Amino acid sequence: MAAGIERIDFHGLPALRLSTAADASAVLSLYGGQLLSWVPARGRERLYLSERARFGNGPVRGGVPVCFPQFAAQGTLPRHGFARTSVWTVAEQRTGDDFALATLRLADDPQSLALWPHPFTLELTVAIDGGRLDLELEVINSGHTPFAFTSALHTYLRVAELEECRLQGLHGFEYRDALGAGEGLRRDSGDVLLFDGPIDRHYRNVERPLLLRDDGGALGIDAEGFPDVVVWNPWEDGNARIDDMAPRDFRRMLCIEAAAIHRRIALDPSETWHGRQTLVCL
Ligand code: TA6
Repeated sequence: MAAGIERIDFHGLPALRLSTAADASAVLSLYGGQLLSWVPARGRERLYLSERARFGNGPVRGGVPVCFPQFAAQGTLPRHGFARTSVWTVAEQRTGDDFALATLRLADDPQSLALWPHPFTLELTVAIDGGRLDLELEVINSGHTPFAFTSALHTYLRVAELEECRLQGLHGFEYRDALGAGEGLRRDSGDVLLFDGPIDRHYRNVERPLLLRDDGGALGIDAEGFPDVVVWNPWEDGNARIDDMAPRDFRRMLCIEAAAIHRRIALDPSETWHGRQTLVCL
């Protein structure tokens, strides 16, 4: 089978379906510029997408939402910014013998300018080959004054059973516990991170790749440009408060997010920033 990219309708949303000759595939929605599915060659679905997700009516629960220009409630904009609920356009699509790649673009418009008064261009490039996924986010300041932003690729990984998961690589890094009352920083002291309760940690300056071991195999998680890593799972009580997630779905998902949040990224006019997250099946 040859690699290809086709336009599809995904639950009513315009999307691209990328596939490679080795039969890896991905679905990238123009709504939100959001990756909604990634199946590596000879593998299973690696992204969690809620069966109760709402499509095109607010944020879509699952996949890889793009948080921009604000992470979570760290400002006055809608939670996680407006990029995840904006309609992006296709800027480029390309296939080769063993890969498929698409770039989506979002630029300021009257609605974004009313919320955030800065001309900008965002480009999200998604590339898949047999067992690897690359997501690169580029931010361009296309205006005449500086701006600053926070951002994340809010990756929802699908896991077979959360309590069997082991996350390696965060040992020794500082984090802010977003569930904790104080603003103080803590330092990760365990060899591996286990999941037996709610977690919402913002790790800072993580300089090495992570390894997620799950029942179904291991996933390497790397980032460039994004200094921070957010690890989030709502657990049972948090899940019950999220109406677009089925009860107990918290056992099937784990967010490991490439983020730039502990310090805002500042861009002068015409300056560009980019960050990348890479997932590799091992
Ligand atoms: O990235 C973690 C987080 O900020 C959590 O605090 C949690 O609320 C999650 O994102 C989901 O946010 P959302 O607005 O999509 O419900």
